Amino acid sequence: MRLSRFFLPILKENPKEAEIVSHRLMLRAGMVKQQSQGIYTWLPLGKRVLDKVNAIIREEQNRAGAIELLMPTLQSAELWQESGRYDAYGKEMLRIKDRQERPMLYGPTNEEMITDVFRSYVKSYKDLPLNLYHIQLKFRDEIRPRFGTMRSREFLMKDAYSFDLNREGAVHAYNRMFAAYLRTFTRMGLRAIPMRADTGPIGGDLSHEFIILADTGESEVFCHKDFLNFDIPGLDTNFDDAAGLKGIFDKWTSRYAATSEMHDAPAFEAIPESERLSARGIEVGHIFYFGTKYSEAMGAKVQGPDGKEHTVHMGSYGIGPTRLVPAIIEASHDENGIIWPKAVAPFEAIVINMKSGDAACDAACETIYAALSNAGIDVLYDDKDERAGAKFATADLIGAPVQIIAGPRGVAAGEVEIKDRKTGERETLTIEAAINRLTSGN
Ligand code: 5CA
Repeated sequence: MRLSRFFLPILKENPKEAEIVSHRLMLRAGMVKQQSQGIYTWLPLGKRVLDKVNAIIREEQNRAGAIELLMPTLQSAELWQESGRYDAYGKEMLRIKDRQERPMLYGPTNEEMITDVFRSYVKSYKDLPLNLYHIQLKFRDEIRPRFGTMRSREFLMKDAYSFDLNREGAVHAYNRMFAAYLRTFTRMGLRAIPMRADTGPIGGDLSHEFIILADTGESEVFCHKDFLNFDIPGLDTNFDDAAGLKGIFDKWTSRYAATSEMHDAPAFEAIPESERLSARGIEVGHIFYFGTKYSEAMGAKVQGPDGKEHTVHMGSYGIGPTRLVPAIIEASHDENGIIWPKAVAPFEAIVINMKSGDAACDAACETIYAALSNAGIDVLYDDKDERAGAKFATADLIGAPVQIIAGPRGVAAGEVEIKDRKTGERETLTIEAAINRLTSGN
């Protein structure tokens, strides 16, 4: 992508409304634009990051055996009357009437709708286990939307829903998602700690929130420091191995971890003081096992191996992609801007032409840009006619992990500089060596 042809509306001033660093940087870097309170447009730079976050989520959901579909944002109130949540959900739910005066709603979550999909087609235990997910917009009329897309009213959610014959199967399904979540957040450069959680309007008795530690987080959390060093399930994780997954779950729940709603102060204080971690955190995922709460109310049954009808056991599993983007920024930035982990970077590298219009600089940059593009690297080429200082500031702000800087003096000697955005280290290489460095992935 050439910057001269991209749409990157960078802000020079610090936006007044932004209280936390991720919100400030997302606005300054032209990633999002607020349209009304808690409702955002994802501008092209932001959209690129969001797509990468979603791709990681998808890969790990698919690996764990979940299957993607897409349900609508608008739902009929009838479904929610069946489960009894239409009245219970309260003012957070946006209620709408269509032209025939039929009550509709903008889905805050999809337990009812997926249960309806399930009951329409699945009749036998032979079709279980089943886990269906989608990545779709939700709307919750939050009292206090804030911090940009961290807590918005319209937001993206990956929500998965599992169906099993009995509790045992459902616990296996829960542990599948538990392990998949640990892998998902790690791939984004984050360490998420699962904490016993309150189930709120979703219901059920088994639930974990996945929390990223961050000073600006909205939750107060308490946990054992051992969580910072636990191993993440590897690529060789067998998601069909119920005992193996239980081992992962047991390990990751073997130490104290709770948010303030579930906090047990005496249990926490029993941990030696040097091993306690009392911090703030961001909830990036939340998983629930709620048994037959929806299947019972909505008649989702299958024929079991005994020939009898069984009400299915369900769980639901949420991740907030539009919250993860600011969470990643909270964890990875400096005073000059964002520092993207490579896996979610909008561009893996930026080529900075310090003197656009200079024939030698232009030629060197074109060569590098073409070589990297052809190697399948997401590269941004700053070919704009601007001062070098402004270009450096933009590159640091938008946070591509690697900068390739070409100036007239270096290019005359056949050389460019490579700067590591995270460490700030610079190295001078020949143009060829620079291309090799990036295309070989080192
Ligand atoms: N149906 C269940 C799981 S599929 C559910 O709705 N769970 S939830 O309420 O915990 O939401 C799941 C995830 O969505 C949260 O962990 C969070 O990452 C994200 N999320 C929830 N509310 C917001 C919000 N207002 N803004 C941004 N992300 C949100």
